[in-house]
Amino acid sequence: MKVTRVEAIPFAIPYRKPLRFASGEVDAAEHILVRVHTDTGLVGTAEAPPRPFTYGETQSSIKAVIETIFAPQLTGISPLAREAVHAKLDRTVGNPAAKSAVDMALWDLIGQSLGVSVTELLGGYTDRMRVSHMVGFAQPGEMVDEAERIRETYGVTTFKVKVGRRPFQLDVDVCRALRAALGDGVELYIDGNRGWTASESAAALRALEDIGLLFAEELCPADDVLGRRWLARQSRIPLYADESVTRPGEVTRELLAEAAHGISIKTARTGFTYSQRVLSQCAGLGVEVVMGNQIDGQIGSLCAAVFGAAFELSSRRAGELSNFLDMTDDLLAEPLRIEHGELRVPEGHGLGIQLDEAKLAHYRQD
Ligand code: MUC
Ligand code: MG
Repeated sequence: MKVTRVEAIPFAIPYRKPLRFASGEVDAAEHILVRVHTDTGLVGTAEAPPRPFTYGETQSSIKAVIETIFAPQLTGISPLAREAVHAKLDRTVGNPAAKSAVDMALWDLIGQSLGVSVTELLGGYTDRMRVSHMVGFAQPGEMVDEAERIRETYGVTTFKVKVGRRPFQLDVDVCRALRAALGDGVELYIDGNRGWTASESAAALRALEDIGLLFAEELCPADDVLGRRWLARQSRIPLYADESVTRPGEVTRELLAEAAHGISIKTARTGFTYSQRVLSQCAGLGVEVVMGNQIDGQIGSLCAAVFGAAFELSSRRAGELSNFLDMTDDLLAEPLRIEHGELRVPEGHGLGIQLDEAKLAHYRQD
């Protein structure tokens, strides 16, 4: 099996309501659908979400790098030759979402060609993930209402609370309001997207010590090198790194600096190949992980679930798999469903993606 053609199709699907957080806001899924065609007729599919505020990629930059650099490098190569593929892709620095979508589309092809699911191929630990829902910035009452609605409708009992605005006039109060409204039966953690300073983070964590947070993600910038180390040393709540750990070398840096205690793995930025490496690093070092969400659509969320469910370590915690609920529509013929707080990995060979071609025709922008 050889790659014959790589498509990078821009599409846009509006959100019902914007997701707001300290580093930005998303009100439409303006993503790139990647399709890798082969001489066997099999087609591998994945999705790249541009996140300029995190990685600097845009919808046009992802399309351009795939069409002008990656597609010519991949034409004629076997999808099984993953080391050769990544040696080629890595000649270009950065572009994590573009590379990851290509990587996952190739794994889709490998699974399809072998007649097995990618989740089995990767590790086959389980067929489902517990789901964590991300609550974006709004007035405190609205954030509580959203969490209650998601628990009621989907049975979700783990919530990630976006913080990073004003620690004491807003963020701490929101977390307290959520714990009071939802009770002790739910899991809560926070994500600052670098919105606080190290000293604000220390004060806020002290003020939140009694509400039982699972962990706290990316509260202050990793470039505040000593500030983050100082914070990690004193925090009683484990600190997780997210946008500071976009590749294995950064994971090593944050862990060896003792500036993070846990790692968020996002298939949207490390695909399956590099997510495996990050997971192995964490397993070897005795470090916990969470499956994060890059505000993915259903295809991206499916990929995160496929990876998360494949391994014991990545399926321990609830994964962030529900951002697609905020979208008005999506491209899958059979929509993903969250029931009893869980998302099951769809059955089928490869990633099990069946596109609704009419919807793609409607939402594509080229
Ligand atoms: C998250 O976990 O931070 C928002 C910004 C980003 O890079 O990802 C999302 C969610
Ligand atoms: Mg985060």
